Amino acid sequence: MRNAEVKKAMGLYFVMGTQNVGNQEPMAVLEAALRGGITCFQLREKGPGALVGENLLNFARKCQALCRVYRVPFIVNDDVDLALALNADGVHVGQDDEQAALVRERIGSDKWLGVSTHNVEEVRIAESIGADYVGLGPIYPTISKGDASAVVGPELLKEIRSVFQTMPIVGIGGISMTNVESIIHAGADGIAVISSIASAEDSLHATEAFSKKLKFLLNS
Ligand code: 3NM
Repeated sequence: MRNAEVKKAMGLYFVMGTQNVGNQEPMAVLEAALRGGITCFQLREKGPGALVGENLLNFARKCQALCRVYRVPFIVNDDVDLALALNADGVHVGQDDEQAALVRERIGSDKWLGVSTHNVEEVRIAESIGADYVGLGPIYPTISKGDASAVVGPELLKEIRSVFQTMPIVGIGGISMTNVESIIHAGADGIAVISSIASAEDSLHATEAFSKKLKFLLNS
C-alpha cells in the first residue's frame, strides 16, 4: 500500500527553497506548482541566504499548510529536527547528510524516508535501511546544485531499475520538458525538478505541461 502511494507521489516531485525562485515570491511559486499538479513537495532550504531559525520554521509551516490544502506530501530536506517539529510527511537525505539509518531511527517507521543516490551500491544500502524511495542523479547536468556529483545519464537509471524492481525511483538533475521522456522510459516512477518549475517564466504553465506529459508517459 505504502509503496504504491510513494510511487504515485514520485510522479512530479517539486523541490524548492527560497534561493531557487529569483525575484519571485516563493509561496506564489509553490502555489502555482501545486495548482499545476505536482504530486510531492520537498522543502530544500540550502546555500547562501538560506532561511534559518524562526524564519525557516515560519516559512516551512506556510509551505506545509499549502501542501495540505492540495493533499500533496510535504517532505523536508536534511533537517530532521525541523521535520519532527512540524510533523512533516517525510525526510529526504543526501549521502553527505545525517546517516539515513540514524534518520530512520529518529523519524520512526510512519514517515517517508528518501535518499539521494548515485550508483547501485548506494541504492542497495538505502533499500537495506528501509528507504521509501531513492532519488537518482544527476541524470543530466544541473545548475541548481553546486556540489552535484558526476552526471549518470538515463542508462544508470535503467540498470538500477532492472536490479531494484519495486523500489520507488525518482530521477533528478537537469530535467526539462525536452528530456523527461528519457527518464520515464528508463524506468523511473517520476521526475524531481527544481529549476524547470522554480525558474520558469510561468510556473503554473510549466507544471501543467509536465503534469500532462507525465500522465501520458506513465500510463502508456
Ligand atoms: N540533487 P534542477 S541534482 C537537488 O543529483 C539535486 O542528487 C541532485 O535541480 C542529485 O532540476 C539536484 O534545477 C538539483 O536540475 C536538481
